[in-house]
Amino acid sequence: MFTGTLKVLRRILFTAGVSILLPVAAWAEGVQPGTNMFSPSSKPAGEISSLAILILSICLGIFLVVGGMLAVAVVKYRKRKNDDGSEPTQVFGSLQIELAWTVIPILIVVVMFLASARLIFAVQDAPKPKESVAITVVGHQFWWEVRYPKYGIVTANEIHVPVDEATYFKLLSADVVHSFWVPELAGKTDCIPNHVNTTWILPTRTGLYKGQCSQFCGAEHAKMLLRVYVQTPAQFKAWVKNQQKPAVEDPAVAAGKEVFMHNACIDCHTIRGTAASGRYGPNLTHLASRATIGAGAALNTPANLREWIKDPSHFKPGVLMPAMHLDNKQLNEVTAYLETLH
Ligand code: HEC
Ligand SMILES: [Cu+2]
Repeated sequence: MFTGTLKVLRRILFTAGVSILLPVAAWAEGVQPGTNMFSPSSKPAGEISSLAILILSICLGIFLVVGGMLAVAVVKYRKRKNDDGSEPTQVFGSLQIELAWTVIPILIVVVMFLASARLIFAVQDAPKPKESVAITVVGHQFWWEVRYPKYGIVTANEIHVPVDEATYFKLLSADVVHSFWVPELAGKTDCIPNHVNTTWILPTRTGLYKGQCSQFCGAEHAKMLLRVYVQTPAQFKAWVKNQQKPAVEDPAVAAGKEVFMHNACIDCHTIRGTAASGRYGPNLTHLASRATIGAGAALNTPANLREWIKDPSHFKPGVLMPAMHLDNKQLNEVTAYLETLH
């Protein structure tokens, strides 16, 4: 009998350990700077975070009451040596008890429902200010296309927005369902093929905020990261101005440009101002101004860029860009060319 109890105890400890350690590990993983959903830096993330804390507190209260009563019952009424083995008195049909455990949970659920519904509608129906930035984000397997229609900019994976000004996102998908999520700025919104979703942010602090596709969309879903740079209006204007320029033409890297233009690169990538006008992959007009390549799969250093072009699956095993089988000389030349595209 004693070993049986030990077995049960071990199981309880294991389950409790896993259910506590997993969230703690997830939390520790989540608190790398720029991804902590409990440290909002924008509307509506702030309101969503407060609601989450309210709901979590209610649940914690329920857990303590139920767990506390359970613990008292288990300890106080446990089997003892001198028990005669008879059943305890059974209680049936107590109106008070039945009412209490029906009405109280209903009230709790109603409170949580009303609080959530109110916030959902407040976020969806928030009046659109006259001045706002409009961005179209298209989810692709496994990267983000980012368009600023008003400014004529197309970029990828890295979004720049001004601080203290509303930005409206139109969310689309080129293939499967993705989900746009930057925890410190706003809640998750799905990108659905043939359907337009919208969301908005109003960031209150400058800085870099990281996001992630949060809908499983295929092999490289985990490497579909997003970076949102919230900048001062002056920095944002300067960024826009640079992105609007056509690609840099540097005669020193003509050989690399030649390699790019004479390979299938141009069927999948656009470099504005050149013959390359493919739209299957990211726009490379200002590739060198981005901090990462492959939707955050690698830092945008010359060595990584060369390795990426040689074989992108080195960084992203299920990637939809093929290895282009360039020789070393071509690799060096095309890398040098892409490095000039600031
Ligand atoms: C069949 C289409 C295709 C061809 C051909 C192709 N690419 Fe790509 N490329 C892609 C796709 C798709 C991505 C995005 C991959 C991802 O992040 O998941 C990409 C990503 C890139 C990136 C990273 C861009 C970023 O901002 O993350 C670079 C650089 C690049 N390609 C260069 C090249 C070069 C150079 C060639 C020619 C030697 C080439 N590509 C040929 C489809 C293609
Ligand atoms: Cu995705």
